[in-house]
Amino acid sequence: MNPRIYITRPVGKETVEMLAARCNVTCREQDLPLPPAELANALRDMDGLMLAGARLPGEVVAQASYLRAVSSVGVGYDNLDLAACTARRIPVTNTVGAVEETTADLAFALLLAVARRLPECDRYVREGHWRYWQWTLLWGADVYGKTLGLYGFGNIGQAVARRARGFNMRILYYSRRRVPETVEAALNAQRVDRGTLLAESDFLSLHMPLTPETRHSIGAAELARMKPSAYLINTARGQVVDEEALAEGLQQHAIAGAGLDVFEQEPHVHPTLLTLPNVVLAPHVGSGTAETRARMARVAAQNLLDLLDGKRPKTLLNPEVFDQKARV
Ligand code: 8YV
Repeated sequence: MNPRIYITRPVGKETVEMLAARCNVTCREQDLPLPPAELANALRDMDGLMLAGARLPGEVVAQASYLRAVSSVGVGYDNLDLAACTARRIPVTNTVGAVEETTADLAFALLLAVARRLPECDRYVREGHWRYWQWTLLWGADVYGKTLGLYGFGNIGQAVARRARGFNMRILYYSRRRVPETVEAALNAQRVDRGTLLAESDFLSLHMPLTPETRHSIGAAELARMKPSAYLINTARGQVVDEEALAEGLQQHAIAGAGLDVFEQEPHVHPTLLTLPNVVLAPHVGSGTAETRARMARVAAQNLLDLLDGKRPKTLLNPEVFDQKARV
């Protein structure tokens, strides 16, 4: 019998057909949040799961007795209980390599938008306020030649650094591990300690994964160490920033502005952030382009097929499941 698989979002005909050639596919038609109880119900007799835009809590894993492969669509995997999957020897993959450049594009778009006050400029024109040219109109901040601080320097952080080189920016990074010297040299990036990163960045862009250690990496104390002229960009995860402290800091002009694609309690946004003109907001669309979503779906589908065939995909998140010679 073909393996039975469940897809949590309408990821596109091409992907469904790719999987349907070898599996019995159930693809959820609604592009809406999936409550855990509904996911548990849907997974009752499923062998595989393609997890897009949904959470997979441990209790759902526990109830999915047949589940033997999880392919997560996206890079961050804080939405799933990896330990619960590993305990049941269920291999889990993500889509490393499929989203980085597009997410870096959005980080840079937010950086430019907040520096040059693009949403304000747009409103100004649309609302009919533009009557004549003015010397002092809507002044922003220069990006060219400024210092970019990258908090986290994995694939996305490095992709942002590549963009920043074209803007002749000085690139600093902070991460637990130093990247190879060849990478530093190619990007002209210098590893610094956290305090230096906070104090010297004109733009601080966050690219760390969300883990218990990175939660609230930016709070009141960190904002106080930043330049009052600095901007914070977050395309990582909302919880790496203390949103209350950020709202307060922006109100008190601790920093000059923020560009945010992610929030602590999505889709809820701190009400103060909604009122501040120096904040550019986006609804978690870092990987939201047609090409990238298609690539993510394709990579995730291939990962799922590989897992169901007992092959070891490159983007395995819990290799110990394979190392134990578990076969799916
Ligand atoms: C997805 C993301 O939108 O890759 C990530 O970590 O945040 C996004 O690309 C998200 O994973 C939903 O599946």
